Amino acid sequence: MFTSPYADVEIPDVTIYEYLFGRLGGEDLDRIALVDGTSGAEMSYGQLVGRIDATAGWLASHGAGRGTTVGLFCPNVPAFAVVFHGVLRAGAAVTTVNALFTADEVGSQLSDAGASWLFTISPFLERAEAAAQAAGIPAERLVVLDGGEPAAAAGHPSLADVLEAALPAPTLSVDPHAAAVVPYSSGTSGTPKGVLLSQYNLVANVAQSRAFFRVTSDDVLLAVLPFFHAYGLTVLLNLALGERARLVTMPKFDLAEFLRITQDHRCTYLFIAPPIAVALAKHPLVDQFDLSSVRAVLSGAAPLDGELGHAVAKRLGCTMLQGYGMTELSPVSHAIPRDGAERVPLDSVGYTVPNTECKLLDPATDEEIEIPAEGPSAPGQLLVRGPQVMLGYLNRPDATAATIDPDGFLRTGDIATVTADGVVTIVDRLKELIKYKGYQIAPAELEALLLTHPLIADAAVIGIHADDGEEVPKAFVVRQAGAELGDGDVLEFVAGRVAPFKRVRSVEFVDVIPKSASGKILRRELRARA
Ligand code: AYL
Repeated sequence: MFTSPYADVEIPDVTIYEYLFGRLGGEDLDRIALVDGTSGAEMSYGQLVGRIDATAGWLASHGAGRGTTVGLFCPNVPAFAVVFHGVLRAGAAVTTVNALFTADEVGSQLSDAGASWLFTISPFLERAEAAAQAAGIPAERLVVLDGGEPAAAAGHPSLADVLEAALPAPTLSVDPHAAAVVPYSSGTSGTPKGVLLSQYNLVANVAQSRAFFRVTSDDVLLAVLPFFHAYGLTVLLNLALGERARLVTMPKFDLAEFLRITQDHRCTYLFIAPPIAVALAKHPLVDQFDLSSVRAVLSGAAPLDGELGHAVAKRLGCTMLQGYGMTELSPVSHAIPRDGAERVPLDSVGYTVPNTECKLLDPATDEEIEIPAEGPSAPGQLLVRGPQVMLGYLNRPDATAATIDPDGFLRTGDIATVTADGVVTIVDRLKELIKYKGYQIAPAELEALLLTHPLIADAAVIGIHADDGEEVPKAFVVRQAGAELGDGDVLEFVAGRVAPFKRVRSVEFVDVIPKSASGKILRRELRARA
């Protein structure tokens, strides 16, 4: 077992609202919390909290509270923070939905999570309405944040309606240990599942990662990583709000716009995933902007190549950091600390965050691996225990039991090494998960979809590395006897039914999918073949 080399931090037993805004006052009320990077519209901390309270009051007056789950299907805009915290303040739970999802994918998540409300923006209305219908959510419970005439005519309230009602936040006691946020993740196997995070999990993870990332009230953060994902939610949104920093939101990534916003808003801290690091290191466009305000860049959600990280640091003249974790860990368990970053290799994920214990298990035997006095340990599956570990998966006791052991250690499905001074390096992935640009793709989800094709007898999906280094899904397909089915048919079939980032990129027809005696797909054999 190994622990964080850092002293434990205090984790107050309070709601995330109390933790982040309980002591807000004085000059901070007028400080800018959020800026819409597209329109330039600003929201102060005082306005943010006022709107959160009004949203909570409005929801409560409409019967939403403890036991209610609200879907939030929205890209990064300042109002995301209002709805997210408003829902939790009302004692309800929020399930955050990927903005790239198809209507069917949104509908499935809302149904699985038991959501009875949905908040969205008008450009997403068509998908949101179809999803709400599939999940049995009536028009008056589908709130369109920027709703105009057409939304109102269809019976949808808008955020303006909510705020104009100006109802006080309900006085109720919310249990910080109850499930409050339900993002979806496939974890170490199978299809996406609702990850039950408590408000305490969120408070803990902000408290644990503060000292590592050292965001201050002087920082201006570029918020392009999605708030609906645990990285954007905890490390970017909540951490920054707690420090009274300024967040400049971008609803979707576009390199030129990313660079323009960084320059025009004098952003000091960029939160990215590795594909953006590639652009920052190599793209000629970067030279056309003044990025001198940038002091630190944090990459996470997928492995960062050390040389690439150094190239970014050199080109921007800033400190480069890397974070590691999992949605199931709220999400941070490891990171390179901003103070002393240069002492830690950039292809490592740094140290274990405070209040956290880890162990490495031999992947073949599950025996605990010894840590040598010199050099890195043998590779083993990383297990993590701490206050950031999820409560479990929604309605999936089997998957919960397979993921969290009886001692409370969560199996990450990642293979790591550790040195005696506690530097952890992720060296491989044991689990099925495919990571494309930091987004999760669950092979089991694509396999289940392929099996619904009438001409497909069997199928398996694995991740392969594309020419640009990204991991992409490749499908092995067994045709039905005598069926005529080409690559293009398979690619098109999947593309028509999933979010663009989940698309299968290559197909190989085979006679049989290799399986174990118990029927498990032998992915290693397929990987060897690919
Ligand atoms: P999920 N290096 C290698 N693999 C990583 C890394 C990394 N730095 N970060 C995440 N992964 C992989 O739930 C790993 O396989 O959360 C892990 O199990 O979408 C899986 O992605 C989890 O994927 C931050 C920033 C934590 C981000 C995160 C993790 C959010 C990803 C701390 O500072």
